Amino acid sequence: MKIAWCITGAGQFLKESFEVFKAIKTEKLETELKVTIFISNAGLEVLRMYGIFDKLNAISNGDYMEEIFIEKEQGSSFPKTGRFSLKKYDAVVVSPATSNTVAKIAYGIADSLVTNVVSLAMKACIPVYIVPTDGTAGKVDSEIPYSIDRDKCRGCDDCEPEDRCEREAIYGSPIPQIDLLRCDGCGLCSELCPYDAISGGVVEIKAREIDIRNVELLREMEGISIIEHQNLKEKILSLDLYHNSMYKIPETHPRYESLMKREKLVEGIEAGITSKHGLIAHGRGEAFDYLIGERTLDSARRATEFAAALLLAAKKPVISVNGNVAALAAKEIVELSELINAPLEVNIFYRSEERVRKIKEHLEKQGARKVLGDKADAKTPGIEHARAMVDREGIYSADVVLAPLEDGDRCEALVDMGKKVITIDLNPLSRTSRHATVSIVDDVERALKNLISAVKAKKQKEGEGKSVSAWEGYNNKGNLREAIKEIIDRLKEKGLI
Ligand code: PTJ
Repeated sequence: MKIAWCITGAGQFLKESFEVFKAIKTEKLETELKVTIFISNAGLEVLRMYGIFDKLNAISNGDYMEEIFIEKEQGSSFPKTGRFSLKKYDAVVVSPATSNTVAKIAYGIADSLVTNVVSLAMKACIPVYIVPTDGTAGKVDSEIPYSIDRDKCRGCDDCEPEDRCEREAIYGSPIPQIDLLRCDGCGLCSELCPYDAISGGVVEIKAREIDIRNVELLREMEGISIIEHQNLKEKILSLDLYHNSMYKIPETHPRYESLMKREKLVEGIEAGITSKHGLIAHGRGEAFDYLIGERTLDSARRATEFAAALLLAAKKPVISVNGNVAALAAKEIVELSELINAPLEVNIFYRSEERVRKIKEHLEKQGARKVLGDKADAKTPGIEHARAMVDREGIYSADVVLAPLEDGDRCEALVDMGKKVITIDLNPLSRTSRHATVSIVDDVERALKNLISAVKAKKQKEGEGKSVSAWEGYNNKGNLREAIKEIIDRLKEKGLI
């Protein structure tokens, strides 16, 4: 679960909000909790006064989606709030929300970091929870930062609190004052003053009518909920339960494996690895997997044997990786590349240099040692779109290319270049399947696992001096017919046709 916590410039409920987030971070939740903190200009000053700013990294450690964003470092267009349009967060919590922030949100103003976060979150239908400081009528206690009680202060010539304040926040004579913009709320001065003249304290305040009216306006806004500060923790925990029940797929679910693949693709999109179009392509594949019975056909096993032999016989094999393969089977594709000593090459249809880089990094994190694709210094003849761009030392000069989840025209173009192409495609009717040298009609993850086993078995046989089956003589079109026949036979067996 990913939460954006916005902090505005109020002392009231600040410590409480911090304690809630800190406690929740250490509690075992159903889902992993990531908190990004967004701090307004006034929020930053108040956090420092209360000595909380330096403790925030206990909640947000600086990793991706766990950063601390400070308003004055965010320019005027607040680029990081673009994450809300991309729906990267499950919820926004503004706690504490000053009456100023509440008023702006109530009237649709979005000219500060926090009000901009709220505006974009609402537009993206991300729920917003607001803990207002001035939401209830009557008097409330509010905590204020350190101050000097002029009745108790003796105006000592040697004022130890002043001398020892590392931030030089105490100044003036004979009765000194505290510069709250410098004070970090460490409390040392309070301990040092022998006359007990320095303290942070509780004062009684009363909300203005206008502030209460604005909070009421927020209550009526779609997508915003007003939370009492004492209910904040409970609210966040209930969000976790809700999030968990929404997204956690029970292993007993009859379509568990298939649903988990969808999760992997959604994660791939969120990480900038997979293109959104990849979901549509996967849907097409799923439909065929449904007909196949979500298992490996005999024809696919046969094709896998030949593919393994072809890869082992290749002089210069290369494995092409796109955004779907990287999300669904990075571990397997890296293992295979090690086994057959073939580089991986990122080659994507919806090409952007950023996505190429992210896929490359993703594969390297899984242990890949050689990932090509970022040079793109050669062109596959006969293709007009970006997928034509290949590396000269990679796909361009390869003799055998393994290209899972391929689009039809590139497969054809690679074959026209004289290469042997192995594809993995759930659709036995696709142009890719029909044009490839060897087509494995199976799900990419299942197929790669089988291919790894087949390569290992052949290598072991070779090691024992036994001959491994050759790939020549393989009839791809005939094997595809077998795949279609297997699908029809299954449907007949089930009495569906
Ligand atoms: O990452 P990019 O930019 O390279 O984009 C990748 C996609 C897959 C979106 C792009 O290559 C594309 O649009 O492909 P196509 O033309 O939709 O073809 C994808 C083929 O893969 C279809 O024939 C699907 O049946 C098949 N397919 C989809 N999911 C799987 C699959 N085959 C095996 N395993 C799958 N999980």
